[in-house]
Amino acid sequence: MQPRLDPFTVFMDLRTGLLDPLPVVAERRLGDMRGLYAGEAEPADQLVYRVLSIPVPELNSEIQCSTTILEPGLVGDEYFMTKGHFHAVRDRSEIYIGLAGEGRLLLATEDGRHRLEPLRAGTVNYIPGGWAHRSINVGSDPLVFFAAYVGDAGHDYETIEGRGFPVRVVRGETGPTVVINQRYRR
Ligand code: M6P
Ligand code: ZN
Repeated sequence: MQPRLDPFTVFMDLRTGLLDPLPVVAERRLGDMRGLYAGEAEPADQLVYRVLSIPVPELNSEIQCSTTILEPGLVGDEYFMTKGHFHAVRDRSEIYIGLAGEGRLLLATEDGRHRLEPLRAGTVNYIPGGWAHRSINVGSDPLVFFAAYVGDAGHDYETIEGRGFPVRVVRGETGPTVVINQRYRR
């Protein structure tokens, strides 16, 4: 076969997740996340996270890679988190490698099962196909992780925007606490 791409190397700062050369950066602010938190997601311009993606074609022959830098913070008592998504091609899998900070990886199936996994420096999370995934910063420093996933997976945000995750992670008296999401619809 004729190779589609030439090899390349990107340098990553393993503590901050920053990539050099700096690839495509997507920013998510509270205003982009209306309806996902139980409380009012304000101020709208508050930065919640950045995703630094290494651009490769969205084909199942490729591997998409990105770092996510998720700021610490709260909306009411709910920790800052990513939007969360199923893969548009449902059976596509993904791995996360934790680099810094203290987080949780919340996963859910379409039939309403959920799991909460640790996400911190040194964790390698395997996200099988069919599990929606959202990362949550429960610490006081940025949560940084590297993600790699099948190139044609795509992001289905609508399903999570419509039904939510079965649980939320909130700041309780003794630390991060899992509570039922009252707005969850299966
Ligand atoms: C990880 C990967 C990306 C994802 C990002 C932010 O880097 O899973 O595919 O875009 O986290 O999560 P979300 O897309 O749910 O906002
Ligand atoms: Zn994903």
